[in-house]
Amino acid sequence: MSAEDNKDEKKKKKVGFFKRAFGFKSKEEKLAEAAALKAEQQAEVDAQMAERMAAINAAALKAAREQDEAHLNEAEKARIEEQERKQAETQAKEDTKTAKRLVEEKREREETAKRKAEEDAARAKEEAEEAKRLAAEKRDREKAEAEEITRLKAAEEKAAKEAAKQAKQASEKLAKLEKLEKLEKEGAKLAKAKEVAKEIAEETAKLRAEAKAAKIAQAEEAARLKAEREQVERAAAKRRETEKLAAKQAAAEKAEAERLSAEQATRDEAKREELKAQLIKEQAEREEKARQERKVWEAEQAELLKTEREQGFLGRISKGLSKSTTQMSDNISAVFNKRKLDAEALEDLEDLLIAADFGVGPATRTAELLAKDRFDKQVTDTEIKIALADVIAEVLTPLEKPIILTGAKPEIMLFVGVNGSGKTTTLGKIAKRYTDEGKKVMMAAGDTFRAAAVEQLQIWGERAGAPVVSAPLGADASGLVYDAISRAKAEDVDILMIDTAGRLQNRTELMDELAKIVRVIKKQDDTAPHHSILVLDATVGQNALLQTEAFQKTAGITGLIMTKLDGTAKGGVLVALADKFKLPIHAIGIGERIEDLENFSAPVFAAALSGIADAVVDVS
Ligand SMILES: Nc1nc2c(ncn2[C@@H]2O[C@H](COP(=O)(O)OP(=O)(O)OP(=O)(O)O)[C@@H](O)[C@H]2O)c(=O)[nH]1
Ligand SMILES: [Mg+2]
Repeated sequence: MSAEDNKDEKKKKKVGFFKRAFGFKSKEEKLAEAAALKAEQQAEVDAQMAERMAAINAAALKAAREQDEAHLNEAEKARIEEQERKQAETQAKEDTKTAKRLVEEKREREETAKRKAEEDAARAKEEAEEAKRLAAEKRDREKAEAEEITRLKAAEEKAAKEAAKQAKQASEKLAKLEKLEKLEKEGAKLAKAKEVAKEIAEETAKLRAEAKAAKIAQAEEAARLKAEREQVERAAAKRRETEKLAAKQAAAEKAEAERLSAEQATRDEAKREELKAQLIKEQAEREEKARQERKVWEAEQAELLKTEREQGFLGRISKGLSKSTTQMSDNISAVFNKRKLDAEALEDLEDLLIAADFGVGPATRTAELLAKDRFDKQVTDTEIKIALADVIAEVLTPLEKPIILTGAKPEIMLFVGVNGSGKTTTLGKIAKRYTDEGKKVMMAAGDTFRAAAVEQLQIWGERAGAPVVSAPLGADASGLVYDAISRAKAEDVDILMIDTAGRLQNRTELMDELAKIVRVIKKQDDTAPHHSILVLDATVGQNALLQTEAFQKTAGITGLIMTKLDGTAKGGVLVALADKFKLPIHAIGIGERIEDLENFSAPVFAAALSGIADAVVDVS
């Protein structure tokens, strides 16, 4: 007997027991027992639900763990590398600044030293010239003084000679006179002789007087000359003394200046050393600060990683899908809490699911699935949600396909969709993943239509580290695409991602332009585009079905990416889309950040969208 049969048998036994018991009990007791029976039945239903939840849980967790590990590791690694790169950049900038400052300071010091040396040399030259000039002056002065002294000496000598000559003349005259006097004394007889003698006497007296006067004058002149010479000699001696003193003073001043300059140099050197020490200290402090900041950042990152791990992939998707989930969950809870699943209730459920954009097929299938086991029985909202998750997973699982590279070179990916659906953002997010894997990616700004579209793509190009090929605003988009493919081929690019302008599916001329782009791509490589990805905005709800139909016709869509699932209550439309077009679903966008793109996982999406993710997480 199987376990299921066993349960049924037990149930029958219990029911039999309760039926027998009812005949002997009071009304209250019977009601109490009926309630106990119901509770027991409910417990069994809950046990069955738990089993199914566990199955979903297993699938969800497997996918979650695989994606979580890969994605978080990659994202984390990229984040850490980015942070390290930024820190290294900042450090390098700091180092360059410091090195520049040190070089600048060294240059300033050298310039100051050079200037000082030049000034010293100029001063030394000036001093040497001044000394030469003074020496020449001194020489001239001394020569003039010597000449003056010589001249004065010569004058003295001449005066002495003159005096001697005159004295001699006077003494000769005196001798002559004495001879004449003697002649007179000896009795010269002639009066004439007397007269002559008288004349001679007068002459002699005159001569004597003259001689005396001359002698006096000569003595005076000699004395004057001597005094003058002595004065000149004294002045010279005094000047020599003054010069000696001045030289002494200058030497002392020079020594003092040298001492001061040496002191200043010592002080400057000390200041330089102090500055150097200060710079080294500041550098060490900066490094320490950066180390501390990095430690804090690492701790934060570890914490973040831990939280993200704990929260898990399923948690993140649930958070992203919370609007869709909450609304639908609330509706189901409001309508179905412990309600009997009759035809009317099933109709209500179908209406509710159709209103939540799930599409008629999936809505009907969910109702059928529930009716199969639970028709005319009471159902809880959790049972409904689990049945819904089953149907969602059933529809979506075959379409859960990440982008698989074909190996073409370049692999050409075309991103199409209506205005603002998230083409550029999604292209950027995917490009970053590929460049992180080491692939050579190039972007083509095929949106030549909207102002600032090129700049927007360029920002993503910078983030992803991929070059962007662009053309001026208004240029022919297919021409740009043609050039981009040629360039990608020439530069050995692995993946060329082509962004296109947003276009509403009912604008024929714009859809024709897209068809032309596809034709031009095929001219360069008839197997391309290898991926023609339709980016759909989940917030448009049912309109996504019309968009998919139109773009599939024009651009041969190979896969879907649905964005903005984080901002809408219309996530159910993905189920309707999948049910109708059966196109591969590559990824879903659940936010604007680079990491807010997740590979699509049907069980995870089913659990998150149907609102049983919390239960699944709890079970784990
Ligand atoms: N919340 C949320 N916002 C998104 C998501 N994907 C894209 N966006 C935002 O949607 C807006 C439009 O995105 P784009 O990437 O410029 O869309 P587009 O399709 O390139 O737009 P056009 O080139 O004008 O046709 C931007 O503000 C994006 O940040 C997503 O998954 N979630
Ligand atoms: Mg765009």
